[in-house]
Amino acid sequence: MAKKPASLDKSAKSPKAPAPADIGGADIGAESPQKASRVPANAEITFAYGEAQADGGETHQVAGGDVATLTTQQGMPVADDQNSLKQGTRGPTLLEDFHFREKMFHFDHERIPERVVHARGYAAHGFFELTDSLSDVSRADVFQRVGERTPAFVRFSTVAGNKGSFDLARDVRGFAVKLYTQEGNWDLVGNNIPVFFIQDAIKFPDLVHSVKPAPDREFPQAQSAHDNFWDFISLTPESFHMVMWQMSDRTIPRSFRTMEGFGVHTFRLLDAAGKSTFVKFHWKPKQGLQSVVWNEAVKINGADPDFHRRDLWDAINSGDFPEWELGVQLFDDAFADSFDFDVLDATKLIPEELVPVRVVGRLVLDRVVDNFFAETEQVAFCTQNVPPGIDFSNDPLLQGRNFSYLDTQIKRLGSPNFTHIPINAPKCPMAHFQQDGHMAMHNPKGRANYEPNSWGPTQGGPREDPVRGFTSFAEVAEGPKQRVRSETFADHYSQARQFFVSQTPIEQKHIGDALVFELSKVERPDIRSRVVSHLRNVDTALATTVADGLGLAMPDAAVAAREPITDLPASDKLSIVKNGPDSFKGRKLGILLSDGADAALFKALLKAVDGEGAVYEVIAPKIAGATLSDGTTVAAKHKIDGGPSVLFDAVALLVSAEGAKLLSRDAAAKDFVTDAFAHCKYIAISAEAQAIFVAAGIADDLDEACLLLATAADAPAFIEAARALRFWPRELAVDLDAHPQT
Ligand code: HDE
Repeated sequence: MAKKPASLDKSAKSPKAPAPADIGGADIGAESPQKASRVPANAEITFAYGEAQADGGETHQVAGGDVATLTTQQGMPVADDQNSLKQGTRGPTLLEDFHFREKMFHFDHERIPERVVHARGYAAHGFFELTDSLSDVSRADVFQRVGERTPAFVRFSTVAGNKGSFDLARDVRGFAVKLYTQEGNWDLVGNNIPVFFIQDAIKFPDLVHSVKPAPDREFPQAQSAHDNFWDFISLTPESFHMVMWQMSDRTIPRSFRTMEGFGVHTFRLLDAAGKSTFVKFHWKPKQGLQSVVWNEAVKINGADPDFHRRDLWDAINSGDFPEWELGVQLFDDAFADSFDFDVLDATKLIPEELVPVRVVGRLVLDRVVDNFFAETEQVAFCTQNVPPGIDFSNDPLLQGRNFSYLDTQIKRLGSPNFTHIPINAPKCPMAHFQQDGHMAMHNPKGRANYEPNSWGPTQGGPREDPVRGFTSFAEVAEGPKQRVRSETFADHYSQARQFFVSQTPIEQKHIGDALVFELSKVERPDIRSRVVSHLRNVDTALATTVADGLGLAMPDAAVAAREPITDLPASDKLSIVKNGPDSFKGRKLGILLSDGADAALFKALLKAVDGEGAVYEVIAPKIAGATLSDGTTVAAKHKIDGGPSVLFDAVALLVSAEGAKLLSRDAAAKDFVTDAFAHCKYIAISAEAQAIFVAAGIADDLDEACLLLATAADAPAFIEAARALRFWPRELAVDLDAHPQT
């Protein structure tokens, strides 16, 4: 083969490894990559099996301190991680390059199957603290001693979207809690809505198939506004109560921190004598309920698809730990028998007016994960994980889930030993004779791997404990084997109506808007019409709004399996607006600054924000920040077009006359104010900033929630006003779709 001219032989000139700048090698220090380890100086690498590796591993010095030596998985120190092993400088890569092979092999296997539902999630650690003993009704250890803390891990999720989808999809949110109790893990795998779409688990694959992307085209992603979903819903009347919740702002929460959580099903609590009390579990956020509006959600998805996960990460890392109360609704057979609906039917809730919620504990999230994959992705929740003292009811949805979750974990995590992964391992002693299998990490010692055995107390291994051990409620069940739906499950509309009439006018409007939006994306008119025919059984005014919004002739009402009850009283607890916060704490103010902005105003605003326990971010024409009237420069978090007002709970515009002139010509600045206005936010406006509202064409519409910041003394009043979070009368006044009677 002809030899290449030296001038073309790049390898003759190129160094063995790229210069640090080419590989983003700030952590490499002054040394060349051939000599230095590539482990960043600040990385704390801990492998589940190898803390000794990080602690006891070889280290050497580079600029910036001691770092661990890079090794293969086998622990062999690596000399060069930049170049594969070649024959000659430009020759083929050699099969012998076991380091390359191992690195690539591992990379090729990095992904595990995402969850079939709830794929996109975010989690944090914390604790559950008992504040009121439940020892009167349950023998569960976790409910005995007031003040005792139990470690917790909580994963929030959307349902329909894939792992890489955006956070603000209109979707139900998962609220899955793992409590590492002294009697094993208790997984309360709930949602942010207290009811479900279907009554029997056998319908779950159909429901999920219908909402997920269609099999031929693989879209739409992470949304329910399409034919397949509404086709299924329109043929499944039992879903209509949940549909009301889904079309409400519950499915576009402001934050994981501002959502309720619900166990949904009726469970049982059992005392030491085996006596059963029915229970429904509630998580109530101390932060108050809060949602965004749909137009805002759509824009947040573009501006920050990670809006919810970033919010949780930031809140916890800044020490603002989110907290929920654990509430229980306790009831007995007599109540269950007298209730209008079947307590085993997961499409029904029990209004708090009928069975009050007793608060028995608090859940605090105070630590983010060290590693997303190891913890958030690998955590395996299973509804069947309950400690002695908690038991299941015969809810057919719950019964089906108890089968499904174990199955799905094997598929996802690939081994029956998924409980050996630290995030899934109980934090109480474990002893059993289950053994071997892929990736077995906790292996029994000694001879006995069966029982009964006669190897004595020291060698024979663990034994059952009929007293401490889990005992099922001794329920008597009989009847013919059959596929039926109980007659007591036949009411489909009464509670849908009750939910609707429990909402404030603005919430009712949003439900109507959401139905019109979703159905306007449905292409088949007969499906739209079929949905409206069900809505007629829920609320006539709502059905009319939706039919009008779609330009649809009003269809006949769907035939109801059971005549709906139309006088169930409104329940205030079902409204978001009636259960909002009473402060701006934990909320975020966006402050748009320009050069020359009044420094005294800015400082007064920060003081008010701080005093409230809220946070702020600065938006400016340049990311380097703005130089205020007193000459101080404030760094910006966002450049104006990267920090739209949808990212904030309220906004303030503090600009100089010159800044206002500049921003009045800028489309992003005009969007900033028109969006804040359209989303009913509280807006603080410095005198000079008014010009931007003139340019945006909304100066004449400004209302009492648009507060002029004339002097520094006005700042506290603005933050106080912003405690209301949104000024809903604005939407009812100006929105074309505003309900006439509101
Ligand atoms: Fe789930 N559900 N589900 N689900 N679910 C899963 O388990 C299932 C239902 C819920 O953050 C899967 O690990 C069936 C109701 C949450 O890891 C799977 C039925 C409620 C999460 C599964 C339901 C939920 C899941 C998929 C009908 C609220 C995420 C991945 C009977 C009370 C947990 C996985 C996490 C996840 C099955 C209905 C909540 C396939 C068969 C009702 C929060 O096992």
